[in-house]
Amino acid sequence: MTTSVQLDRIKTRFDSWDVNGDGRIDRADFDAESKRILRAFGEAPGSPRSRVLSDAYLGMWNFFAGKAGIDKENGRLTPEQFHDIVEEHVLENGGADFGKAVKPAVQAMIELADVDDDDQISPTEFKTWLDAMGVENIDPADAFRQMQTNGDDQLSVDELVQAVRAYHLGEIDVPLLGH
Ligand SMILES: [Ca+2]
Ligand SMILES: [Ca+2]
Repeated sequence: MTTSVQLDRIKTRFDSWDVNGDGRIDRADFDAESKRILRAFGEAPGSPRSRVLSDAYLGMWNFFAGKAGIDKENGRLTPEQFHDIVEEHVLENGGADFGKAVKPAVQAMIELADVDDDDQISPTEFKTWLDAMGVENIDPADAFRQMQTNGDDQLSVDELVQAVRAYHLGEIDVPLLGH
């Protein structure tokens, strides 16, 4: 049973990934979204970290296109198809499939935000992350606490991947991938 919060978040996610606003999500939207994130982090186009993020975003597109059974180059995803995939592969079944698809993107974003290079996100680095993703109206310290699972005051890739799903489940209110 999908709750109204979950439905709302699926719709918001679709709209934010439909970068050109034509009512469909396609490869170009994911490409544009990764470029937007790189600009927001001030990362130079063509740098190794840029390429890793771009590839990871295209990997997420390939995940959705594959689940919808549409062409990865020219296919276009409708809101209904997107809804069904999120319901089946993010909200239900433990989200394992989606976790695998989103992890490289989360890892690539850690690389962008991880100033002290310890492969974890500190509260300060987390604020940079939220700013780059255009997340407003959220207290970064409170958001950080919502996502902590082991209380070490750092966010690991697994905690961040888990938090992407938890947001879409309506368990936390931190839209890590923007909204
Ligand atoms: Ca579009
Ligand atoms: Ca760090």
